[in-house]
Amino acid sequence: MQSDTAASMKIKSYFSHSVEQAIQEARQQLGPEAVLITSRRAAPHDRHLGAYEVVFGSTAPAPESAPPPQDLNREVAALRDQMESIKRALASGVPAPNAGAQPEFARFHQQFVNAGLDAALAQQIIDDAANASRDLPAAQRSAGFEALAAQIIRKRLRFAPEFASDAQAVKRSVILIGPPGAGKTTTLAKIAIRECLGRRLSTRIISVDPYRVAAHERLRSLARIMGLGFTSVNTIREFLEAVDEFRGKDMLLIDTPGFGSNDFESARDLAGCFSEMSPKEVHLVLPAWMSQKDLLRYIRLYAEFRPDYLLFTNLDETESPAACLGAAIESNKPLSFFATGQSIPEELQAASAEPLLTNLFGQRAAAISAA
Ligand SMILES: Nc1nc2c(ncn2[C@@H]2O[C@H](COP(=O)(O)OP(=O)(O)O)[C@@H](O)[C@H]2O)c(=O)[nH]1
Ligand SMILES: [Mg+2]
Repeated sequence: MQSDTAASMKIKSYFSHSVEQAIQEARQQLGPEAVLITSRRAAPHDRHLGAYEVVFGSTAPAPESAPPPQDLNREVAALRDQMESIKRALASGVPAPNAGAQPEFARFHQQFVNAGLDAALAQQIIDDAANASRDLPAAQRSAGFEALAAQIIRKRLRFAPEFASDAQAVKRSVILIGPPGAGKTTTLAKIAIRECLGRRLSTRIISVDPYRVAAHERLRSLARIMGLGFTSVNTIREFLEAVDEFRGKDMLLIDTPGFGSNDFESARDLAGCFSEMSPKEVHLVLPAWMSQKDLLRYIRLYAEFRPDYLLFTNLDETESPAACLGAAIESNKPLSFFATGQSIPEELQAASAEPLLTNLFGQRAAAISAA
């Protein structure tokens, strides 16, 4: 038998002709609290001690020594519980609840994470709200926490100015980018009708797709129905010519092909070409059902296009849009529109905080008033 000591945990190796025999010996000496760390065939230079080695760790003293005071036992048990919770948290990628945070708010962490918010951001919001709630009388602290958390979230969200307000210089190019199937073409048609036709702005739709000539057809027919001018281009050069030709318009609405992570190389020329244009605004279109991780991955992927805004679609297809909330806060990008269905042009609205708070506080979300 060999032994050595590491920090406060005692590590011991036991050797025997079988693993079972070695475990039995260890248990007799260290007591039932000892933890089996590993078992293996003994190294050649230890074979004379036994064919197998089992390694045990023990925080409690061996049973033959005097029993520790009750308080110490409790402390060790509490420490062990804490270690277990940290171990579980590390394994699941979820940070352990902040020991400093008040336990009455711990349930919100799980609730936020279940709603789709990244665990670290959930903890940040809870810590901030818990700190703010200290100023409240004790009896109101729990009830006030939700309103404070909602208020903290609202403060961290940013929004685009009204799309075609009188105060804003209207004349510009509006470019929709994003992964395939995100809803770019559908949303562009909604914007054209709601924001451009509705406000009598002179508008031209330009559809750029260097790869698929047939890709323009859906938008071409939508433009015909809307009674809007439409140009399709298949090369960067044609695109620049079209922009030049229609630069007298109030609004150029530009639809692009979707680039996924595997074919993003081909997006570079287009990104470079857009960066030369001014005035313009670039909306990164993303479906709300994506996880916060995937949303942030696409935000990073599309950084080359320098998007000004995030535009979330498919809000009707998710019960918990908290991932959008997390992606907006983490990327610090303002939000422009929310698309909430396939119907053109009805299912589009200016982005706002309330729809993203759905489910974060369960059924009571609607009751939380903007403090
Ligand atoms: N449920 C739902 N479907 C949408 C929404 N926006 C777009 N779609 C649908 O998603 C599909 C892909 O949309 P499309 O505009 O062609 O995506 P694109 O590839 O990004 O241009 C179409 O069937 C649209 O009708 C939305 O907000 N909610
Ligand atoms: Mg499209």
